Amino acid sequence: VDKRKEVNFKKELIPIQAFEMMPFFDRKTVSLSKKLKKSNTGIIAEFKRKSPSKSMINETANIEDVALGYEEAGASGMSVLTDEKYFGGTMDDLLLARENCNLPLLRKEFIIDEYQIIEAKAIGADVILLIAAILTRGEIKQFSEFAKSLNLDVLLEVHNEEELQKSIMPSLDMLGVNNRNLKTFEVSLDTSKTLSTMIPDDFVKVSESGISNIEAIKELKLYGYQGFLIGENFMKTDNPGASAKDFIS
Ligand code: IGP
Repeated sequence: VDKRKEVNFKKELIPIQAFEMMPFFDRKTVSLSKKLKKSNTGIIAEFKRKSPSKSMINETANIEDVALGYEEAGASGMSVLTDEKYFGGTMDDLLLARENCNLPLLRKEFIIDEYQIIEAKAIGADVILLIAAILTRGEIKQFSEFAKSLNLDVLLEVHNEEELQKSIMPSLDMLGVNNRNLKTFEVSLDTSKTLSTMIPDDFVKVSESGISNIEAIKELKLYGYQGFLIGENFMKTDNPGASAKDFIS
């Protein structure tokens, strides 16, 4: 960071100092990938108000209560959508989650610019998501190396073998297989099972989407998965924190 005085965003140069004044820029991050390697629940519980596949999931849940609830439930990490258009999330949601729990936080966002990575750090995230389907190999390299320079963990998301092959590089910490087909919204855990053998052992494997019972997790563990990203199954209830607790215990 010291070497970069400015970040290019929409052709404007924004001084790094502007971000350093944001509340959590200097916070020491917690590594989710390291946590997942040690024995724990592996559950990354997500805060998601709505989605393109289900429209409204939960209109009333309060992020502060949910963050506390997920932590109490024994989740290994929390994922917070900050995309407003499709998922009804905001950056304030992530800030509030940071203020209310100590879990490693994943900023769930469509990252297409370094600016969003600095922003993630400044609002208290520990992990960023990079989506192979919308990035070139060059961008994945640039963004993941930049995130590492800020001590953020990187979760790279893939849907198929082609995306996986184009993305593998040492600056990634976790490889996430999304079980939801983005075109049809269909969910199948077979996607995780099939791709598992192609993921080198040096990456923590995360299975994402459509996980709704503990049997699925037991099965995915046999395929080497150590992280399980779960949103809807918790968020569709009145008390997502309590649902996570029931699920985990
Ligand atoms: C959670 P589910 O089916 O448990 O609600 O899925 C998470 O995997 C999903 O929200 C997700 C996502 C994404 C959202 C996975 N990758 C990329 C937005 C962008």
